[in-house]
Amino acid sequence: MMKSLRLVLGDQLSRGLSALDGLDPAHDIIFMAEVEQETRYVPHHKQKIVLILSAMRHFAEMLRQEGLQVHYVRLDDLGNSGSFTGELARAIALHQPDRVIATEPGEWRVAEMMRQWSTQLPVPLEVRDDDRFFCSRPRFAQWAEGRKSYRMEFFYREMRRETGLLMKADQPEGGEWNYDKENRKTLPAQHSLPSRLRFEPDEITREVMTLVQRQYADHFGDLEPFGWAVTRTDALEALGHFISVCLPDYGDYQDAMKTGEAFLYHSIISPYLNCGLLTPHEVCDLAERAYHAGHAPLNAVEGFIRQILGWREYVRGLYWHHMPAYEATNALEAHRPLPDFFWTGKTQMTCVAQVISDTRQYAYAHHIQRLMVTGNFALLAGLEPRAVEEWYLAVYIDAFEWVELPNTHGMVLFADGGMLASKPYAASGAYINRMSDYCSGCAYDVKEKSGPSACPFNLLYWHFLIENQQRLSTNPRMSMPYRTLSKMSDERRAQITREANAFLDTGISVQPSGQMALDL
Ligand code: DLZ
Ligand code: SF4
Repeated sequence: MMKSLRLVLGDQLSRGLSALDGLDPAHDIIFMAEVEQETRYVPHHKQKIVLILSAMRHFAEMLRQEGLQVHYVRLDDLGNSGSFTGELARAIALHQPDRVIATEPGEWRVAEMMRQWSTQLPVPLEVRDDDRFFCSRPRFAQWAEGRKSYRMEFFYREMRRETGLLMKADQPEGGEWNYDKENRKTLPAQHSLPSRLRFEPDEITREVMTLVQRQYADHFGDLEPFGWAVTRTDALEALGHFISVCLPDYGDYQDAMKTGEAFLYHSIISPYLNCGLLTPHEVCDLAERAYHAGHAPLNAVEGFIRQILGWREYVRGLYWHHMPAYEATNALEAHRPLPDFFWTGKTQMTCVAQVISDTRQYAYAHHIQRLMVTGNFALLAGLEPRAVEEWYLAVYIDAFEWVELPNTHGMVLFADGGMLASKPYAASGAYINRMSDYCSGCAYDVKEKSGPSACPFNLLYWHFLIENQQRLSTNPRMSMPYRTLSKMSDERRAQITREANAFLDTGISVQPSGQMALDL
């Protein structure tokens, strides 16, 4: 009888994982390890470490209850070597399996490590496809082959056709593929938002929290209150709550931002999808059912399904299709170090301070906060892509490199030169003012375009266009702003350049702690 060691990584917490297929309960052993290599490769937010380690411990417990054998290495176990390679070698020495079975990992870094195992390990390694996505890697490659730029919209339509989600025969439900135009309402001032499900930490989670408090006190973010689900049962409850309470309004207010409200009508299920507690298939099926039952309108359900069936699958496809070259580009030649306020939140720009405060409190901020506030600032200020990417990977609870890198490198920073986005998501303060209530409490004036009280987003927006004129002015989607710029007098341009540079040189500071974070 063959004896297999079955590897389950911290973002593979799915009972249906391919590495567990055909498992023989009598002989096979499931291997899971908490290792410093993973907890420290970027300075993860404390809640992110708690979520992963607690969800891993709960998953192992569930497998044991099923009568399966689990070899589980805890972070503080005596002799923990701190790496997957080291712990796997120890487990092989102990259990003497005939082979190791794994599912391909989500990140290039770990895939490289696994490639080495084929020669390093004393037993054969079988790496299986990760089939927890709608679109396999070969299927994406087939779509991408021969294209110079990749537009999500076309990929998404193929996925809709292939899955039949929101389709009526071969036509999209409602006659349109995409209802994004209907998803940009601002939140009325007196609008009351639903309260969200939070989960009280149980004994296992509290034990992990104590460990994180002790060993990761220097990492970014508040440890408490911790309200995330760490089991599939609770993640399903969170999903059900979103579908019944929030989905109907999700479409309308998808792009809105409000002081002190990180969640609004967002699903906040990305951490569960990305570590494996929920599958994208069940999530999309439930949303589609809510539409057919008349519970949620089409602009909400289509908008939500597009994020999961379209965007999420598309960025994963691009990541694997283009790594490792993808992360090496810096199309806008951005080299400014990450300002210290990304970690401290200490800035007079209220919008940025608010988003960083939400991020510190919940390890979460929603898409528009990440893209149009911190991301927009990073783009306009010409911050170094590597440093910005490391920040996003560290501070967000749902961030794994396959999803974080294309979003940051391509969508936020345009560092891939337009492979993913057709134009940079650059915006002045007017956009933030329209979509949020941040500006009314800000030291800067969103209406001022220059001078000491001018909103830095206004100054930096025009400065960005001036700096990148050679690279961007031929982009047809940038013709409007460049036409406006061409009408600007030389003196006005010189004034903007002078004031923007003064702000970048003195208005944002890089303190030693920020520098340390960069050097990690
Ligand atoms: C993110 C993370 C953390 C913080 N810790 C662990 C861990 O101790 N053990 C583990 O198996 N996985 C962890 N993870 C998730 C991994 O980083 C993730 O599985 C890989 O990046 C996938 O390539
Ligand atoms: Fe942000 Fe400018 Fe508005 Fe202040 S005025 S909150 S810096 S957009």
